[in-house]
Amino acid sequence: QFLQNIIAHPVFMAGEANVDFIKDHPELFRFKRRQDRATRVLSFLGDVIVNGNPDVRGHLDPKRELRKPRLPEADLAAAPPAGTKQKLTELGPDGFAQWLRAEKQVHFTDTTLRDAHQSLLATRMRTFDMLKVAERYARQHPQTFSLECWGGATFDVALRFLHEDPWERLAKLRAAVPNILLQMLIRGANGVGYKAYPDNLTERFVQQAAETGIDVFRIFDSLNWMPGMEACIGFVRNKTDRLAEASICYTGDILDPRRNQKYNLDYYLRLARQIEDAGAHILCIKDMAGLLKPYAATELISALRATVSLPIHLHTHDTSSLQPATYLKAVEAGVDVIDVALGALSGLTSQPNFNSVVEMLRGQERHREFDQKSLNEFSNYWETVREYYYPFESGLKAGTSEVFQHEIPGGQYSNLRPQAASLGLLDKFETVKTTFADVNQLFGDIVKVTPSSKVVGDMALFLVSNNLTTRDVLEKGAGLNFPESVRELFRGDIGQPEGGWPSELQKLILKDEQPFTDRPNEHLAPIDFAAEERRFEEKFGRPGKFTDVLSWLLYPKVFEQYWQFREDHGDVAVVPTPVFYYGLQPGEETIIDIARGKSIIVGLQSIGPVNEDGCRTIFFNLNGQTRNLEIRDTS
Ligand code: 3PY
Ligand code: ZN
Repeated sequence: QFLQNIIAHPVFMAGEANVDFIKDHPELFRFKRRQDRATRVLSFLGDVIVNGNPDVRGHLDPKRELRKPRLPEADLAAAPPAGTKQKLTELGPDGFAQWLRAEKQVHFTDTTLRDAHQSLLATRMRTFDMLKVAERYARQHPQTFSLECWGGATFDVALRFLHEDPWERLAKLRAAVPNILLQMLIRGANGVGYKAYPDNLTERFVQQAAETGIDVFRIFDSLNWMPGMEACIGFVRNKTDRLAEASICYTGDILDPRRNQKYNLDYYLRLARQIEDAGAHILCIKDMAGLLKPYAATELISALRATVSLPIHLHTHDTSSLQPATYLKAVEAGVDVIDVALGALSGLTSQPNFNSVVEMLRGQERHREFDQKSLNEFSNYWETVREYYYPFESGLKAGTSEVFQHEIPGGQYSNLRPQAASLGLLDKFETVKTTFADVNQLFGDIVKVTPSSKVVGDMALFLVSNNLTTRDVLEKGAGLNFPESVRELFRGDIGQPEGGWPSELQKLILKDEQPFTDRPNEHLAPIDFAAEERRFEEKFGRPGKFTDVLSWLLYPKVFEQYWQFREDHGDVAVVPTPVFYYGLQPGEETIIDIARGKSIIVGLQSIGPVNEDGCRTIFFNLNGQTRNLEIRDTS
């Protein structure tokens, strides 16, 4: 095969191969895989056993005991009872929104499969662990409003670190949960990425997401800039029969005169009217940092209910540990849906505790009944499974009211610590947090949520690592080399903030470059999908599924690596999580369902010494037969 690769290589064919030809062309070593699924999965396992999974390398605790989780009880022979999904089909999106708004009992969105693990475990939850309980959940808790299970950072992380196809995750969850609405988070003009995409790409993405299984599109703009959301609301409303839920990102404190100059009740009511006018079916208050305090919730939710006729969905993070009280007040004020996470994946930077919030409302006229014993069984399942992801825990131990000063979003807060640590700034983490707040003021007090929050974080880390303060920026700005993301923000790449950018700072950052004030997407040429599909085939050697083409257009580099990994190792989403991250010990075995109805039993017998080629022989036992694999030791 190596010789065939050489002979077929364009450089060789052109007669231009010199002495460095082989050294300069690593693709010559890329051999077409004709291996069966089992061998490809074994090659992945062998690599993890010899070299470790690079995603957890350096974070291992060999003493950690990982248990087998107990699955929650459910009668899998019975069909899942009808739920909100059937209601949406029956009423259509407008009728559904009216029905929701008129419901007396409060509804619950379970964020366990998206925001909870994004905020606590660096988004690493694998499809494998979700699918173990999804069918059971559909039968035990069909009164759940929706399962947030897609979008946000999950798309990127699935491809980049889990080597999984996010579309396959969605399709499998849809099949397992046919009765409850599936919900995703979409960053408006920025889709599931961090920059503006051509409108027709977002449009096709939305259509495909609906086709694959999404029912509720929670749309937001990281600066609360309406033009950043309007197009996306239109795509959901006009191109799908699903629900467009548009968000107001909550910042500051409407009851605190020191923080409500810009972001006050009038500001939020104005946005709510604009969202209703733009055609959204549901209004979301997206409190990404957990800043909405209980009495502010009373004011805000009552005023919103009086101002718009949309149902209101409240999202928060429990970073301060106050947020169950906010839910109590919001429920009293008429909120229609609240976001919670199953016990073991709730609290701190995640959502409030589903199991406990249900009990908090017992005795309240809007209480909704859930089978508490079963909710706890699901929580216990996640408690055991959470241990598998221990290298991704952020180390946060308790709620903190400091969040009201720094306003760092939940998903970012748990990330900022490891980010600061990787820059050698862990000892200055307190300064990073206060600098984050200072940068917000320097930037003119903006809404901070992905991607705008990331830019504030980048700037804070830049200042702290260079021993600078925000005052230095104004004094020495002309000579500073600002992070690229800061330049892009001030150029208008992700939209416009309320009140515009501070113009003096904008000039310092952009120097001679002209900012734009219209939608950044309008500067991007539309995608020619037919041409891109051809380009895909040329690049990868065969046509891709349309979902592959979309993933590639959204994340080209990440997708290319994902594709190569899949060529080499097949679909590793089927590997149990402890084996995926930690491999096998000699004498240990695991069962892997490599295809529908086809399982293999893999045992590790022994690991040979490194030979002169730098490889080790791994002796596996595959379905009772010895199978050796040569694995390069790069550890
Ligand atoms: C995301 O954009 O991923 C978020 O969770 C924002 O809160
Ligand atoms: Zn969130």
